[in-house]
Amino acid sequence: MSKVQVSIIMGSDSDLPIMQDAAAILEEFKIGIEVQIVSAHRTPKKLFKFAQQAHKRGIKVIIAGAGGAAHLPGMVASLSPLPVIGVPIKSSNSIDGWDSMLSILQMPNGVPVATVALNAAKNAGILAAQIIGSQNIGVQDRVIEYKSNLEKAVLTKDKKLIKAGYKAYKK
Ligand code: RP5
Repeated sequence: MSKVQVSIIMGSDSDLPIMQDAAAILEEFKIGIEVQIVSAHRTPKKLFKFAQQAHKRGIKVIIAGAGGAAHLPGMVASLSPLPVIGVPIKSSNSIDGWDSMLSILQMPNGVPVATVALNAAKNAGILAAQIIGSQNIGVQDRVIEYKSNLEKAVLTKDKKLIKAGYKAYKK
């Protein structure tokens, strides 16, 4: 088992169907993770303890997902020296997702949260891997391979589209 380097936290277990994408891609990159529920509103004492201690436990990056009045990523960023990646989630108490998005995105100067697109937990995982990879050549090699596979997949589709023509093309 590799040591835990990325902590994936979310405001509620209802966020897990989205946040599990971050866990899956980080496991693919062979990066040690932990997954927890930390709620800014329902477990504020846990939030403080978690955010003040994560770097002392060897965590390098925190991915925090929340929806609606999504205060979790920003509050964790206010208390932790670690990079925090925020995942806005369109959740049961979201109006349309913009509420989650803007709650996480519009941080004041001095307290950044790297915000990914709505529900884009997979991208949060990839960004965390890129941060870890800047100090770990094995992880960086896996990120390079991942990107090269993305390129190959698109070029294969392009060939198929050019050959079939846009009317006959089937995904
Ligand atoms: C937020 O409220 C959570 O991050 C979740 O997205 C949303 C709804 O939570 P539940 O009522 O489903 O537990 O704090």
